[in-house]
Amino acid sequence: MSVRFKLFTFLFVKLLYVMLPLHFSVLHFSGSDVTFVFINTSMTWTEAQSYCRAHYTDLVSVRNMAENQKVQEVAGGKWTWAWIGLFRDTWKWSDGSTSSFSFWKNGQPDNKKETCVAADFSQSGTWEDWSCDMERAFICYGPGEC
Ligand SMILES: [Ca+2]
Repeated sequence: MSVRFKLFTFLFVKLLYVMLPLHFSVLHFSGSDVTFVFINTSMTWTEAQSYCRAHYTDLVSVRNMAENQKVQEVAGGKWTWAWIGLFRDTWKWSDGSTSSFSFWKNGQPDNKKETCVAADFSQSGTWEDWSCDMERAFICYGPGEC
């Protein structure tokens, strides 16, 4: 296969991700102002951020234990890792949320070159820093009415 063909195929698949309805599960919380959406398709952190901003509000912010619980529920135990909205230069949330809540896995974060964060649902949804180029499922949030 030529490089050009491979590039075309790569871009075509990426385009499909954006154009087609993805497999996703929506968890709507009564009495909550947000909807959490688990997107069952692997993307890089930046692609996931773009997708969430186009179709919902942003990658999910996890600002307290209640939201952390919701994130785990929406993942439904199906996938190992999923991107959340946290990234660094200094750690911050994609949507600008601020909170002192954190849920790092033991020994994480462990690498300053790993600047994006995924929750590991095989380890109670604890957070792990990863290279943003890894392709993973991810979790968006949107308004409460969906
Ligand atoms: Ca790490």
